[in-house]
Amino acid sequence: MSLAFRSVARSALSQRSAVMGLRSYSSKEPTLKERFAELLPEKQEEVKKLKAEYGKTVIGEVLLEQAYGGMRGIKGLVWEGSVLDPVEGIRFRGRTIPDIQKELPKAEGGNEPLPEALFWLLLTGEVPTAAQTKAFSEELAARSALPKHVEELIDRSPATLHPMAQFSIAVTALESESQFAKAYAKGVNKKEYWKYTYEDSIDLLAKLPPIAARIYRNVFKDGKVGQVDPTLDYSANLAHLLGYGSNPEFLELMRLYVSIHSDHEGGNVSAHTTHLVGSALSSPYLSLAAGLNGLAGPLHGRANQEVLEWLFEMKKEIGSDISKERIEKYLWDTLNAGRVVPGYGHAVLRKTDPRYIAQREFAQKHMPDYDLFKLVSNIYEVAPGVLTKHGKTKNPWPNVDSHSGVLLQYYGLTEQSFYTVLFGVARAFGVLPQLIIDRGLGFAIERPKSFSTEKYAELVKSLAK
Ligand code: HAX
Repeated sequence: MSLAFRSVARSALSQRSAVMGLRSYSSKEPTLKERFAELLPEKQEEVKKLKAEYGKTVIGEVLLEQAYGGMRGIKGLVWEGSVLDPVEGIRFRGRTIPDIQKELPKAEGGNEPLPEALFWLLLTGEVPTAAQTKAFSEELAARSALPKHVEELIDRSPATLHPMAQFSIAVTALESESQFAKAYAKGVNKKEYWKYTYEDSIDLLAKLPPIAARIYRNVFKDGKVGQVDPTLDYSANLAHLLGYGSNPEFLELMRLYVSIHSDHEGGNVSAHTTHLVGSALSSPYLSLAAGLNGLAGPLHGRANQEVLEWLFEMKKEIGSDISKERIEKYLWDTLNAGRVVPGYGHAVLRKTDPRYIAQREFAQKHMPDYDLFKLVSNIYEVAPGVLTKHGKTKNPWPNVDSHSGVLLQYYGLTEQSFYTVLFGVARAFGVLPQLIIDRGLGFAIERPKSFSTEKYAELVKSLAK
């Protein structure tokens, strides 16, 4: 990294800071962009060598049932930030959720990790210092202003349009700001792609809280949104803009929520879609918007909304009798009606999701007597047994979405159709680092092979001979 580049980057930030009336934060340590630039050549070399030495090594086999079964378990994606173990759950650059809770910088007086620091970790593999994290928080705050047309698009959306659809529209409309698209149109050298992808990704990340809050305040409140406060961390700003900034416990919840919902390796629908669309060199705005559309599906991110709706239906039906017997009956009613139990099951996990456990521990600490938490706890004791007896799901344990809504309800954010938007803000912290890495490593456009059923039938019959 040349010193000249470093000082240009810094002076651009301090100019922005001056424009925004910010206290200029000067850390002597490298910025995130500088650090990534320093690490990239080594990674490029590592990948080049690996491909040269082992490029023809067989890494797995594909069964016909996998082609028809959502490609479950087929190895074919590269994802640097996190890996999911079926039993242990997620590791972010080798670190479990308790590890990141311990190791990542925190807000003053807080216990939960700052998602800004997690973004840094996911992109570089390194834990940033407190000073680097603070500088990054400030940079995000400085880049958070929304273009007028995006504000207008959100304001003109009818309240009946699902918040996730509004979110996707707003992120798509940010395309007007894409430095990558402009640089590409000018014919920039492909070695430089990652720098523009980086700039777009950080701008995009910065603008998500004001977008999410504008949707929330328009649809559910008075339409008034506050200003981003440059002295606050990302999650505190998110909470503040939504209108819940005065409760320090809620700020902690947002830090935990955004951190644990960020990355879940590369094959889940939102991550894979963002990566796939990015592989066509669509900008980070268009790529993330595509990922958000996938997150909006009820089997994926929208499960957090479905869980609440299902819990409310259950409460209506069972009243105050939250005994395990009554819950068991309700679970069977759900299954016998041909519905899924939302918040349970997982394509990869085969144990209770550690993201569920982290949220359960938060609830045990902050709301042990909350009736909805008690209901969720009782369901946790009964549902795995019922789902096992039912005999279909490969994983009878709860996932992340089973618990998140209850925490938000407790603090008064009761509008469950908004919950997937919060998940989307968090998911950006996982998928944008990989987009930057994709461009840094010059990954190819994705294009797996497909066949018709007729052709597969021919293929398996000839292979079976
Ligand atoms: N309730 C009832 N049936 C379930 C079930 C559940 N919670 N989970 C799985 N099954 C059923 C499946 O529908 C499938 O039935 P069919 O054979 O009739 O199609 C069968 O069990 C086998 O499915 P599986 O292999 O165990 O699960 P998949 O990998 O196909 O799907 C899902 C994983 C998460 C989509 C699934 O478990 C599900 O629908 N869960 C409920 C919805 C949910 O909570 N989604 C959020 C998941 C986490 C996430 O992505 N968050 O964003």
